[in-house]
Parts: sequence; structure tokens; C-alpha cells
Amino acid sequence: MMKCRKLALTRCCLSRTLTPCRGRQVLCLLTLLMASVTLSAVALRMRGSEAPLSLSDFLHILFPLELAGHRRVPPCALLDGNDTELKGPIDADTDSIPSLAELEEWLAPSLLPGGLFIPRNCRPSHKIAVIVPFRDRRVHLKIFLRHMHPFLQRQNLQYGIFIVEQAGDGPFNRALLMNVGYREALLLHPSLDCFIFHDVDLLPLDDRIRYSCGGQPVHLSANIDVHGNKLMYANLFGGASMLTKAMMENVNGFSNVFFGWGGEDDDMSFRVRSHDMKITRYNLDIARYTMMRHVRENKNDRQKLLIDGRKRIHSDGLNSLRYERVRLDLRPLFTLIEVRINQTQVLTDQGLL
Ligand code: UDH
Ligand code: MN
Repeated sequence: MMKCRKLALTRCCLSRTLTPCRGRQVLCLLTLLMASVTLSAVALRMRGSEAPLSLSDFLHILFPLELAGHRRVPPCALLDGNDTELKGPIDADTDSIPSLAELEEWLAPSLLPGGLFIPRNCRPSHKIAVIVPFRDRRVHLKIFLRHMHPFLQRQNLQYGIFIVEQAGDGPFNRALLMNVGYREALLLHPSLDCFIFHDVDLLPLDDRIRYSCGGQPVHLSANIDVHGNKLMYANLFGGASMLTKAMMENVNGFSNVFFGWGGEDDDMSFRVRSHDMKITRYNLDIARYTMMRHVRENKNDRQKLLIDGRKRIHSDGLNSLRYERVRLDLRPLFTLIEVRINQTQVLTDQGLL
């Protein structure tokens, strides 16, 4: 149960229900009022406007993702390649490393706290969460934010960036962090409906790679420079991939048992394909990515986990997800969710220890 203190109080009051604040409704309402005044002031300052807020503006600041789909503005145009803002092939600067302060000064004025973006003049069709598994890649993160915010904004998307950081130095568990990001992002913004699971070191090199869900799962990063600019293998689903909320629920999310490098994306690929879905991709000449340099992780033999994983789909995933949340911060450019994972507990739950 969420504790109703300080920021958490504001957050739970802002959530759709007051249930978590049972017994403290008055305090909640007061906090809500104070939070709304503060947020309105912040939003006004961010938008550089001196005009008074209308009731509708006010409500949209309080419930940005919940209400944005209902504004009386035209639907956001689909990307058709003729949009002047969109360039087709784009460059990525991976040489210069910005400071977080300079990035914030540049990018935060167009964002709401937590790294949320809502197009001002059109109504987006999806509410998108970009979920990034993370530990110890600070330089990549800064370059990623510098590239991705303008990239996503040029596509007129409503989105939030959620950085899910694994605490401690135990084996990294990319897939479990994806599940955490999915779960926590939805707790904060229940109306999110499209989830993009994205490595921090991958940068798209073409504006036409649309980051918005369709009727099938999409493997976005099909053509990565360090992989020889070709699709490594037909069922690849790693790097950057995109699923709707319904698709995630359908396959019970990612497996939680892949500690250390590799295999978790192949397990997800199987989950998707065994549930009557087809992995789709943009053309290879569009789906171009660059991967920033990093030390290669040790490879692991995943054969047994992958084969047995086929039987685990409905008992290992979102419905068995366990973690300890140690931090939830609404930073100017992203929402930071830091979690501790107990490897022994996760593996014991699945009868693997
Ligand atoms: N990551 C971290 N910190 C780590 C390890 C991983 O933040 O210490 C995150 C980060 O977002 C990274 C992602 O996990 O981009 C993937 O880890 P990686 O970049 O080490 O993986 P690699 O590039 O593999 O080696 C890419 C997939 C290749 C094909 C997969 C075959 N199944
Ligand atoms: Mn990588």
C-alpha cells in the first residue's frame, strides 16, 4: 500500500482513485489543491505563457495523460514522410557528451515532470511509455535523452520516458526491469496503452521509424550498425521493441528468470509468436540504428532456460513479478524507478533453485 507522505501523497492523490489514501481523504484533497496550484504555476512558467489558465488547461495539467486524448483539437497526423519536420535519415551525435544540466535547460521547458510530453495542438492516438532498462551507463543515458526527446516530439507523440535502474551489483536482469517499467508506468499513468522497450545504447537513425503501436508487435531495431547493418536472425526481438498493453497482458509480460546477458529477448519472441501474433518490422533501409560502444557482457548458455521457458509462460512474468522499489523520482527529463531484485527469491519462486 502506498504511503501517503510528501510526494507520494501528491502522487496517490493525483492517481485516479483515492483508495490508497483511505482515512486521509481530507489531507489528500488539501494536498491535491496545493499540488494543483504549484503544478499550474510550473506549467505556466514552462510554457512561457502569461495568459490565465482555463478550467480545461488546469485539468490537463493535473491529469495530463488521462485527459490529453479528450481535448478539442484535431487528431495528430500520421507520419507520411511529407511532414516538413520529418527528415527521413537523421544523424546521431554520439561523440559529444552533454551535461544533464544543459540538457534540462534545453529540453525541460517542453516537458512535464517525469519526462512526459503532450503535443499541444493535436490529439494523439496512443499514450506511449518508453521503458529503458538501466545500470551504470550514465554517458549513454545522456546521449540517449538528447537524441530521443526531439526524435519523439518530431513524431507528434504523447510519451513518457521511464528509466528502470537495477540497484546493487548482482547479475543484470533486463527483462525483469522491463516488467517493472511496465507495471510502475501504468501505476503512475493508468491510461498508457503502448509500450516501447528500449536499450539505452540504441539510437534510431531515421525519422520514419514510427514509435507508435499498431495491430502487431514491432521489432524496431532491425538494422543495427554494429551488427553489420542486417537483421541478425529472423525471430530477433531484442534491442528496441514495441507492444500494446493488451499484447503485454496476453503474453504475461517478459520472463523474470533471465539473470545475466542474453536469451530474454528470444523468450519474449517465443511468447509473442506462440500467442497468434506476428513480429513485424519496418523496412531495413528505414529501421536503421546505431549502438553506442560498450564492453561486451559475458555470454551465457541459455538453451535450457529457453526450452523450459516455453512451459513457464503463464506462471513466470507479470503475474509473478517481485521487486523492491527503492526510488521513484519525477526528474525533469525522465521518471526514474530504481528497484532491488532478489535473485534467489525470483529463481526459487519458479522452482529453479
Ligand atoms: N544494460 C545496462 N547496464 C548493464 C547492462 C545492460 O544499462 O550493465 C541495459 C542497457 O539498456 C543496454 C541493455 O541493457 O543497452 C542491453 O545490454 P547490452 O547493451 O550489454 O546488450 P548487447 O548490446 O546485446 O550486448 C544486444 C542484443 C544482441 C542480440 C541478442 C541475441 N538474443
Ligand atoms: Mn548494447
